[in-house]
Amino acid sequence: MKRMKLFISPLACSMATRTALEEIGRPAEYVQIDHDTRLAPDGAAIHPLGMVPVLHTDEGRVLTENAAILQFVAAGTPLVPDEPWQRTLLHRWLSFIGTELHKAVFIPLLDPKAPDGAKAYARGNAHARLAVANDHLAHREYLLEGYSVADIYLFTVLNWAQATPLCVSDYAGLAAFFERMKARPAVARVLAAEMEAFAVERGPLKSATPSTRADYPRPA
Ligand SMILES: N[C@@H](CCC(=O)N[C@@H](CS)C(=O)NCC(=O)O)C(=O)O
Repeated sequence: MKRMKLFISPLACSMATRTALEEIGRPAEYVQIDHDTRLAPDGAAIHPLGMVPVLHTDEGRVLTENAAILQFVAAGTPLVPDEPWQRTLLHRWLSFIGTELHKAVFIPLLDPKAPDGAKAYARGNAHARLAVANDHLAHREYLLEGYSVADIYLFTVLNWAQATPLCVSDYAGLAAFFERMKARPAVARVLAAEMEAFAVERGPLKSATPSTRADYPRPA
């Protein structure tokens, strides 16, 4: 049997699967792709769009898409609830985070290739979408009844805010959630490892400056 292999890039959305694996104590081999070529260290192309995450399962199957990978690796553990309504809510939050936050807000803000119009569009999208998650978390510890892979994905995405004009601290529910997540030993271990790998690959993470934040529409 082959060993599960996860292709990653430091601090990218692949960090969510790595964190889920760390939380459940499931071993995997982590392979960092080249940031510029988007190829594996042996030169192999691993994703048709050059993206991470990509999972090679123990049986040698290949799986892409963060939401699917998260549910696959943590299936049968409390991180992926079986109860039908909780499972439905898990899909709901994974879809919301993947489309409304990850792609509609953070990717255009973070991608140096995104034109100014795309960045402005993303800034315009941000507040209403962050407010949905913030309001939901105002009186809850986690997105579902218990801790799940959706929380891990949300944490991974919110961690990008420091490199954008967005301020998680503007949103009390999200800020408390973010601190709660960072206090989890598995989350802290993976975050520290990926911060270090990011710095080795691309230098220390550059935070947004107050002037880049000045034109960002803040919550009232
Ligand atoms: N739909 C994909 C999106 C994955 C994605 O956006 N990955 C980013 C990192 S967070 C990436 O690899 N981007 C590199 C690129 O677009 O060249 C998924 O959910 O897995």
